Amino acid sequence: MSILKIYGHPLSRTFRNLWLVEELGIPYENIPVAPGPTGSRLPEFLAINPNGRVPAIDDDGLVLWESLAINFYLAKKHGGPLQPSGIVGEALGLKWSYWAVNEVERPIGLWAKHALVLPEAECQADVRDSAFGELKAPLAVLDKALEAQVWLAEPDRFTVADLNVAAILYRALWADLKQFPRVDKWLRSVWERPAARKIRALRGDLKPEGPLYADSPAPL
Ligand SMILES: N[C@@H](CCC(=O)N[C@@H](CS)C(=O)NCC(=O)O)C(=O)O
Repeated sequence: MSILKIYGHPLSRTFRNLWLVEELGIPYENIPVAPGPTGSRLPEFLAINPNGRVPAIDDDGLVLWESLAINFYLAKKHGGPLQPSGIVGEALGLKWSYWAVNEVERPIGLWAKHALVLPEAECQADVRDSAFGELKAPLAVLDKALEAQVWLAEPDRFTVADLNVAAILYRALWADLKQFPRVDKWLRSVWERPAARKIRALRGDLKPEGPLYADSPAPL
């Protein structure tokens, strides 16, 4: 049995998986492959993920890519409190994870690029504001859901569903979420978990002032 290998630099989406394994407390090795031509597009990495993207894992010979699928697999494999219970909990976890990819991931990435990542002279306020405008409808949906429930897939506990959605919303920690007070509270509390703080520290993000990713090989 070989140790779980997680390929991808922590400044890429790979942090989603690093957070999960820190929550699980399982042994792993992170191979910090850079996204793009100097890493994930090289032939040796294309042999692991033919899409040329990170993250990917090798779990004792099982090679998987797609960050959220990896999280569902590892949560289920290792059991414990991160795994939603039963078919309903799993369905809710999938629902919220697909929702985050479809409704949130693109506009939050664009907002972050023009609000946090690019040098100030290259930031376009109109792109930033229209991306935030696009986020308002999904954030309102999440805010409404959090009126009735504390967590996304289980009534009484944090699961992989919360982790996946909070990971996609990570950059919103630097946004003004006053209009979405429940999202604001939930997101901040989730990112204060010890495993999450460890990942923020690893990324060098435990300082709330930008620009955050001047040296980053890839913004999210
Ligand atoms: N849907 C994929 C997206 C992976 C992805 O786009 N990764 C970026 C880094 S965050 C990447 O590897 N980009 C490099 C490239 O496309 O060349 C996932 O969630 O794992």
